[in-house]
Amino acid sequence: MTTIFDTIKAVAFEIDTAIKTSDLGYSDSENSSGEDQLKLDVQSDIIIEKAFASVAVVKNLVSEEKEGVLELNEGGKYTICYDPLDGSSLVDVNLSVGSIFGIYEGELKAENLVASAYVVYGPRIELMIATKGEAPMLSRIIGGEFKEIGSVTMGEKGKLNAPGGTQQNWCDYHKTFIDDLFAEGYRLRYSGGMVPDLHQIMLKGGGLFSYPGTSDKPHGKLRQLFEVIPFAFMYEQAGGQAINNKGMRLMELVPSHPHDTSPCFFGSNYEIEALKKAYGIKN
Ligand code: P6P
Repeated sequence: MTTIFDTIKAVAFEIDTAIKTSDLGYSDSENSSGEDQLKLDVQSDIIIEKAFASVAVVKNLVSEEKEGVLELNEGGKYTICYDPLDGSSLVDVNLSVGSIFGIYEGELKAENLVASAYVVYGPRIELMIATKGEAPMLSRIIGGEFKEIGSVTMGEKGKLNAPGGTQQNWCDYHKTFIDDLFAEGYRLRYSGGMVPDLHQIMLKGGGLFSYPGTSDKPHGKLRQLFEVIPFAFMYEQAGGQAINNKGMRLMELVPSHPHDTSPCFFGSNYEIEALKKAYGIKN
């Protein structure tokens, strides 16, 4: 696993350089979710694919930017599902973006996730790594290389509310629930970048990030294998919860297709329990 984390650290530097120097225009292609691809999306994907090609323990890759499973090393042990540059459309307005990695052993389903990692490209490059049974570990670049800062745990109740999705397409009880949190004094913290938005809640003691099913996207927007499950793992390991609209742990998801999405709620215990009540979910 160490070689995988070292490879993620190496690609973090390369992608950060690409963000700062590359053309921000659109390529002439779409990804598997039908989203227009920025040249930076394609470039970041190539950086990651090339880097893992020489890591023997990596058997396969699944990328947000490509259809299907890419076989790398027949004798490998792990499949890495990744979003090479999540929120890339925010780069041209100089907001933070990130790369997300889910490391699976065996069938691609949540219970087979053995570790997850994400990189935040912001005023600083930051890396978060979570392995089974360990609280997520935050690392920052000090003296030109990643140094561990400390493990991250969330409080029982936070102050931040990150409500995703098009509000006019929310169901009534979701809108009431979100409004009630604001009425309790929660502060709106939503940039449209999943990585910095979830990173902020983890580092600032907790709160709620929600991307519900909506009338235009009943199965949500965020992809299970390389967005939802890696962060669900992080949040549970940090002492929080991560569930779908039926109250099922996101760590029980079994995608039927590599690009399946899921409604998703990540947060501290207080906010998730309040959501379950608002959604009529019995524990
Ligand atoms: P919306 C970025 O495109 C992304 O995939 C996530 O990073 C982010 O949380 C979400 O979409 C934002 O979606 O519909 O709120 O703009």
